[in-house]
Amino acid sequence: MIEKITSSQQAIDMEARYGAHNYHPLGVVIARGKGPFVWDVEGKQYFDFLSAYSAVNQGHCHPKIVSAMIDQAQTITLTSRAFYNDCLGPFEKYITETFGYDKVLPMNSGAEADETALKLCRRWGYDKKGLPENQAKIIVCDGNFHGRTITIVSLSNDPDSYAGFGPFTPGFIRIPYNDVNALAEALKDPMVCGFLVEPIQGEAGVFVPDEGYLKKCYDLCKAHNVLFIADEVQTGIARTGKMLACDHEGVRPDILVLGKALSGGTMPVSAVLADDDIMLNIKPGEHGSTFGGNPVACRVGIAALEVVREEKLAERAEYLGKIFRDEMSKVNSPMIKQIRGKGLLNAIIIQPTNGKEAWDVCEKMKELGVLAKPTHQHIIRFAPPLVITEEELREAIEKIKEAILSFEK
Ligand code: IF1
Repeated sequence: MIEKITSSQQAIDMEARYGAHNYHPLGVVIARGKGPFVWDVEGKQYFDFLSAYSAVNQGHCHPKIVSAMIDQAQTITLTSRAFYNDCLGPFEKYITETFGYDKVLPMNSGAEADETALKLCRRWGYDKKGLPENQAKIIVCDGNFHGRTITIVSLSNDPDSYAGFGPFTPGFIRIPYNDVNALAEALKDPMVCGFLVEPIQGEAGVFVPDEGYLKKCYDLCKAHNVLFIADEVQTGIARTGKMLACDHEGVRPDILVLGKALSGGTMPVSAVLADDDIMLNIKPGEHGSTFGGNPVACRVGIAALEVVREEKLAERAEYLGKIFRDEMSKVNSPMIKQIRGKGLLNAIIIQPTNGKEAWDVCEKMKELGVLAKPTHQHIIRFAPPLVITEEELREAIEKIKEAILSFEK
């Protein structure tokens, strides 16, 4: 039996004593969740404005997703890919039809899906583009966040991600984000076979590139016979007001990487989508995962995508996001330096005032019943579950305003 936690402090102390110290959480211990709300051990209710980094777009414990999960968990959970299972085919059909690709390759975490995309891209570079062995290069962007594996931190220019973890994987060129000319320059290298980009940079603090950036990058990639790879692990699945953030510019990535909300936050489910010309270069035995494509993940993945469609979550995100940015821009506070974002993926850049900074604002919001976390010292991300109602959103906005204005004097 699991040891009973009766106070938040007890849980915090236990994590500090027995867990690796690779996180610095806000001092709240969540014990339960429903839709846009979570409750701590003491029973206090909060609006969740992080949504587990956008994994919980469909809301906490969505009944349809949980019920698919429970039903399948009681039937068969894991077969491995050594055998077929009766859920994978239907999931593959559903997700490829939803996003309009020939094929899908299921994995678990976002990092694994990005690794898969990089392997697919290199393999295409050798088999289809005809690059000489071990010479393939992939272009990535400053400020990127694609996960935590050795290869992926090799792409990073954030010392928190890469420092002390070398030696790093070669074969990558890093260019400034939101800089079309830098991409044009980098594409002159004939060994380049791919460009990996986040349509909006999440970790960089919800950095939205200029309108037209993605389309121009896509066109440049086409002109150079280079694959455009979109990491939509955080921006995808309705978060930014469209099914994919790339949809805002009518761009169809050659390789599409999804994760997080593909399970509505119930379990790790990720996927890479591409057409046959790219996907079929990987042959049996050349890539995979014990858990990727497991029956529970497949059932959950279908349910999670159905919820997005049935509850019109993309349209909701678009509509509610405008309200959030409008309302916040009416707040007259020296602490608000900038408000930016798309759909319900937003951030406020905090100007430290009277010795108070983003962390203090988050502590104050927590006290008032809204959970969010600072990134890069002075940026607060605001990303509630997309199922939040307009009334609930407005209530949360009042609390956020109150928190910011409390530091006026
Ligand atoms: C953590 C940030 C968010 C991602 C994109 C791949 C992955 C992520 C675009 C990897 C993961 C996370 C992981 C989380 C913090 C978080 C994050 F602050 F670091 F940037 F969401 F904003 N591509 N993002 O955003 O997916 O392997 O984790 O499933 O605690 O590291 P994963």
